[in-house]
Amino acid sequence: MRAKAPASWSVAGVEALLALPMSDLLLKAQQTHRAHHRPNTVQLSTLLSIKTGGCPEDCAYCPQAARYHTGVINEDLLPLADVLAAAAAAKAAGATRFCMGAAWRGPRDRDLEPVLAMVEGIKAMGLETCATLGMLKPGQAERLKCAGLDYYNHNLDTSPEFYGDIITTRDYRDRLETLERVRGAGVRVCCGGIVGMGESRTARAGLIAQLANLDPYPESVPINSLVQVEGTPLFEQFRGKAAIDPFEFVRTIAAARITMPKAMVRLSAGRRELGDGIQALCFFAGANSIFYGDKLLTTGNPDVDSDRDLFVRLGLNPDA
Ligand code: SAM
Ligand code: DTB
Ligand code: SF4
Repeated sequence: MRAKAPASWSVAGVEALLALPMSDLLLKAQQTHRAHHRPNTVQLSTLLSIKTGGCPEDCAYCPQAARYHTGVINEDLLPLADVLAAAAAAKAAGATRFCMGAAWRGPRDRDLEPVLAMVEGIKAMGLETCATLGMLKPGQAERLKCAGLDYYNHNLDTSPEFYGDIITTRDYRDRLETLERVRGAGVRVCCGGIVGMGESRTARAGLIAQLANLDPYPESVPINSLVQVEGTPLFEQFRGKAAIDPFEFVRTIAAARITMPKAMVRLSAGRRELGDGIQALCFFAGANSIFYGDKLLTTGNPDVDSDRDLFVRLGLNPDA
């Protein structure tokens, strides 16, 4: 008999999953995956930075924070035509979702206007739409919903306890409030975090428990492996050396899959650095979505040709 998933997850419960022997954990994750999803299928989302750099926040991982010197060149909001051209190219390459990112603390109402036109145009192409624009004020999620936004990405990033080591310019409650606004407007939630920032295993369990206990849990869960960018505080701390064993990343993916069985779990930033073997383990652990395209927001991603090659080598079918 299949054990029923607990209604809510304790940090200790998730930590116990993370501590399982690797094969036991992977088997459990793969069984959960097959009970809820088509096996060997991967959903492809393409990212575009529509407004780059100059962000007032202090996220210790982020190359777009104005206060760090990372070499990112600031760019104003892209023109509508450029965004639509990028979305058309993403669709032609096989992506089914297009996600627009802006380096804002949150949009002003006047910033939102041109983004609504982008959402409408992308939706009209038959792509799913996603945006990540920072914190939302009352009414903004409703406006995005009216324009046709399917998903809003806003990450919790890490556990409540470790959060203050990474970001001080807004707190965990602010993030939860934006997620409530997104949910309240009927926009689907894309929410995940970052692994490899010097957090403990307990902190990874804390992040997963927070995500899994959102009611309902997010439809999309991006799990990012920290991309260390020179000039950010986390690069200064780790100097390009990975902060954790990559198997811990795989374990975190598996825990996300087990605790949020119906969610799309996205193997997100850091795929180039993780390499093909670890990516293959992540797919076995229940990841069924990736960011697809040569660039994330400001950093690199595996190119489309090498991803297509990887799909063939692993027998993965892109979700059409
Ligand atoms: N400014 C908005 C915000 O913070 O909500 C939207 C864009 S922000 C770049 C989106 C997410 O990208 C962050 O929450 C973080 O999880 C992820 N991210 C940013 N820099 C990263 C890095 N160097 N490595 C891994 N993930 C990163
Ligand atoms: C998410 O969780 N990861 C994406 C997306 N949501 C917006 C962003 C990753 C950014 C990696 C660093 C960069 O390229 O600037
Ligand atoms: Fe700004 Fe978002 Fe980067 Fe934080 S993660 S510095 S809010 S762009």
